Amino acid sequence: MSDKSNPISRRSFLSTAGVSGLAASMGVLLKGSTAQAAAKTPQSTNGFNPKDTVPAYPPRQSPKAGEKVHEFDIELDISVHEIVPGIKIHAFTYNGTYPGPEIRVPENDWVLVNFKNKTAEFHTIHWHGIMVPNEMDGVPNGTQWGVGPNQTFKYLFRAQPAGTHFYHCHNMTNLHVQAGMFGALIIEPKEDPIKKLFPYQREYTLCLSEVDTIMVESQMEKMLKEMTMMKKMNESPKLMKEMNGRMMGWFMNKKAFVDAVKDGYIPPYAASRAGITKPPNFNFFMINGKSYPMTDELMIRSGENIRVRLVGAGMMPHFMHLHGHDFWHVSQDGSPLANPVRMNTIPVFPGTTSDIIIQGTNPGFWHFHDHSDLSTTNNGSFPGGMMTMLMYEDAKQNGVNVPEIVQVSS
Ligand SMILES: [Cu+2]
Repeated sequence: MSDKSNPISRRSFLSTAGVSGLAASMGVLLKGSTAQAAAKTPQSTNGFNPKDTVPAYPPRQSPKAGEKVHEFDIELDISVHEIVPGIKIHAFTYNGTYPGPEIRVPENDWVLVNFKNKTAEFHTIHWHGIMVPNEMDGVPNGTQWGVGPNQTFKYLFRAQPAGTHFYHCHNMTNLHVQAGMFGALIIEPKEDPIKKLFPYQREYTLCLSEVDTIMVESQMEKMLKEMTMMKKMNESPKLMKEMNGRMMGWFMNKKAFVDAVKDGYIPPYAASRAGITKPPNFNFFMINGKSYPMTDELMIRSGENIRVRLVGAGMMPHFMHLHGHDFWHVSQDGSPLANPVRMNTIPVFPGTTSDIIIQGTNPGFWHFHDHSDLSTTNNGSFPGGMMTMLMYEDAKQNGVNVPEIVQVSS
């Protein structure tokens, strides 16, 4: 991902009072505390200090004059996404790509995202692992109203803490994340202990996820049909309010919900309303939205280190295994590990990120894949799924002569 051009409109500017005014106009109750770092925390004797997750800057601030703000435009629309040749699904795409564009910013600068929803559904962006002010957390009907059709919401927060993070929609996540609403968010530290320990030039970001194409297609189809009603709602605020309450199942509090059920309200999960339901039956497993053999290879040369950022963006755990090498697990959920761990298979659980360093020590063409074997199939057919290759650019010069072959059937 990082080697590619970023399909995201991006501007950087130094903050003026205008941005503070913007924060106020968003209804963000940002306190005007000073920009100095939070109190320094002393080291305990065993190296663990319960205070050391204190953010460098109090989250509830707004940009001050002279602080850098990176502005991004993200539009959400419906696109057709091809997982592998012959398999296309309707997807919710941030700026037209599945997953959304990688956002990369320096630590402690500000991020301003203009999120425009061009679909007829409600969506948000949740900034996973970021110490945002509460109002910027992107939880619909939790920290904000869902962003409705043709509405724009401005997310503003300081980029902290550094490391590999990601973003995703927090509305109907079971469907929306499968349909493509996630992307990597990389916050680059001023000084990177990982780069110091393992100098590297190239790096890759791998968002791991899975999809039940039958479920996504049928639900997206249903949603496309409902668009007419949603469009009408959008044109009539009164109708929108009425329909939202009924369709979305929104209540003032738990008691109101319990009372409504007593009064005959049928919740959406009741069999009489939902019919026969079943959990997703995942049939395609993806790296950056593509299944093998369409996944991008990891390129390396002998003697080179590469950094690979693994993002557990979906809802299944994955166990990424590299052939012919050990690698170093150097960072977890964005935080550098005090003691990197040497391994050849790393679990990547939903919602977590793990960074590894691969050292170019064994020229050749090596498989790198989820070792949970279901995930190396495409709709049950091996090989496929969550698999790519570590490819040495200098393999042939080093005497490796293996046939280059693309296999889609065993
Ligand atoms: Cu969404």
